[in-house]
Amino acid sequence: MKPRVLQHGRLMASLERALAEHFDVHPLWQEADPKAFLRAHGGEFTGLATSARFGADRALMEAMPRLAVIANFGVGIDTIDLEAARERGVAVSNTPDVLTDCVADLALGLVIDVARRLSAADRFVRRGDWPKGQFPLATRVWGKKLGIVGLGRIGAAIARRAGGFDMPVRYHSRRLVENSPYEYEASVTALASWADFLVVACAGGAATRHLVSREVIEALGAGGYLVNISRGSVVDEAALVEALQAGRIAGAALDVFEDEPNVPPVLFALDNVVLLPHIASATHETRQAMADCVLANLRSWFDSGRLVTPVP
Ligand code: 8YV
Repeated sequence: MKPRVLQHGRLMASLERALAEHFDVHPLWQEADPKAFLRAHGGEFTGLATSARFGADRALMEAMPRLAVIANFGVGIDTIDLEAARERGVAVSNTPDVLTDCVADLALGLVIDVARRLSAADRFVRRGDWPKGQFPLATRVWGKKLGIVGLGRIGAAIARRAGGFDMPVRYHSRRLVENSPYEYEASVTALASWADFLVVACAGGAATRHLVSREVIEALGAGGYLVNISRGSVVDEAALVEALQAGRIAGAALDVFEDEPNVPPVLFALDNVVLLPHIASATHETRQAMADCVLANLRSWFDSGRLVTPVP
């Protein structure tokens, strides 16, 4: 008998097909009344496939008393209640490493876009404004100071790419990274004061909520740019919007927001802001590698009781 796996939200079509080959999968997202379904059938499932978007909260785990494993499509596990999982002895996997380089590529893309105003210049051409006059000058990227919040796998990959643009790099993390070639700043505010570009690459969740506070945004200052490819929760979005409207920072490039898919509409009118719909890992190659990782974790768990990429 195939293990019974509950699928929380929609996943990539290829992953849904692969999961259905190996497991007895039930799509919770197709249920008109998911709570009623869980009350009647929650006890049948030993596995859960979910994504960074849908996560797994305590209530869901409580409704699945035999749950043993959660496989998350995504590296960020801020929407999974890890404490509830630990209390129940539920193993959790995520998809680290395979998305690092695509996310870092996008971060550099955003740095270049917001500084050189690529998206704004594209809008300028499409509006038919070019024959009417010159596009305004932009800001140089190479050689500018790049501050990275969170020097994990993704932060380090961003730092390596910044080297190609001769950008001095400093970082702030929960703790100093041993043998790092980059200088450590003891606070995010100090990092922001130093940086021309502040790139947020730390994990989301309660511990980093509004780490990029009003004070940090003020420290970045009128010449500074904020780039976020981590989680919207890390940035005080209301403070950021105010600073952008008042011209107290130079611009922002955001792949993530506090209340996705809702973006503060006031940002739509600002030409110095780049807005993306959470696509940092969204390449064919990386998303397939993430799908393979989810499948490998579930197969390994049900074959051997071990995960390939467990969340510690
Ligand atoms: C999402 C992400 O997984 O890995 C993460 O933490 O945020 C993304 O790669 C993806 O958008 C699916 O929800």
